Amino acid sequence: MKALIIGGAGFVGSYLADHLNNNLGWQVYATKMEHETFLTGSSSVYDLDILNRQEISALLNAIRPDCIFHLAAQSSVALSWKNPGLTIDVNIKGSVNLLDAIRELDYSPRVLLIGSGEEYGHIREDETPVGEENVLRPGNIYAATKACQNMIGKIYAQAYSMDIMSVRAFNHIGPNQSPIFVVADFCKQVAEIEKGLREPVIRVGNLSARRDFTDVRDVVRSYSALMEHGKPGETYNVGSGRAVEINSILELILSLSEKKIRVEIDADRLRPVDVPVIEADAFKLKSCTGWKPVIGLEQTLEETLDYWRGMV
Ligand code: A2R
Repeated sequence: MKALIIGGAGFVGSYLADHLNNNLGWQVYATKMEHETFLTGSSSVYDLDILNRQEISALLNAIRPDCIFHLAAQSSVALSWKNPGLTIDVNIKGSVNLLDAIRELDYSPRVLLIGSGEEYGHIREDETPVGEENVLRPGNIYAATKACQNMIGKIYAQAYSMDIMSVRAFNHIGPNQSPIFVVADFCKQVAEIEKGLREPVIRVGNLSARRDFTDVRDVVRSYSALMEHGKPGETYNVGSGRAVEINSILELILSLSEKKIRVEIDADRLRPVDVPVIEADAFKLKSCTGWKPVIGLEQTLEETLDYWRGMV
């Protein structure tokens, strides 16, 4: 199987490339932005900006992949508030550029569009855990763009008989994630405190939000499983099915450190609008592929903290 990962130099991309190549023996091609470096040796790497429609066509024609994982995105909720225009350009216009370029090929590769559990937005208590058919009420700009990508993917699949599937991935975590995301942020701060690089105070945002966290290595296994067994036009939730309060995550991370650390609320880390509970119903994914997560939360937090201990 010849796989192309668009947006391969991000957090998920290198895990996906390694999994496809090392565990499944697939031939892997990946794209990155010109300014990025791609750390893993498991794939052939090309520069690509998905806002450049011509570049996409040239690359697809050169590689002719059997399947395409579309990971490229402006993926930060916080940044989407600060720069909605860029988020809309990359996540909607960029995805349409890619789908148009695929549509013009003389064959039909399988496509997996990566969306987000954030698309559901303000989930009511009686809607938890949330299934794929739930009403979407995006609560931030990032979520709105991913909901839009999903809808456009479905329209292209139907209108042009393209082999397009989508996932709504809930929070994924692990070593090497950017510290703009909560778990990496907490672990980095603790590692810095342990090294004496900052005072023993961890600065946090909204601790009462509950999120569904899955190890990134489990997440990428679900993506390849869907590439093998998913149905065109369908959307699949990817999540553990268990929401955990951010406060519990914080306590678990703090319990992994010998240092006595004080917790302080930082106004900069509070978001303008927050969604209280996001928890996945992953029944559809599980019944279609047999996938289930195998890496526990404690293990992921330990490994992420160890990663940051080695980085700071
Ligand atoms: O923003 P950068 O410079 O770190 O690059 C990101 C890249 N990217 C683009 N690639 C091609 N053309 C663009 N115009 C463009 N803008 C951004 O997509 C980054 O290397 C990659 C996305 O990786 P992350 O932000 O690390 O996301 P992650 O955690 O790997 O998630 C993968 C997918 C995303 O669609 C998320 O929204 C979703 O899973 O949850």
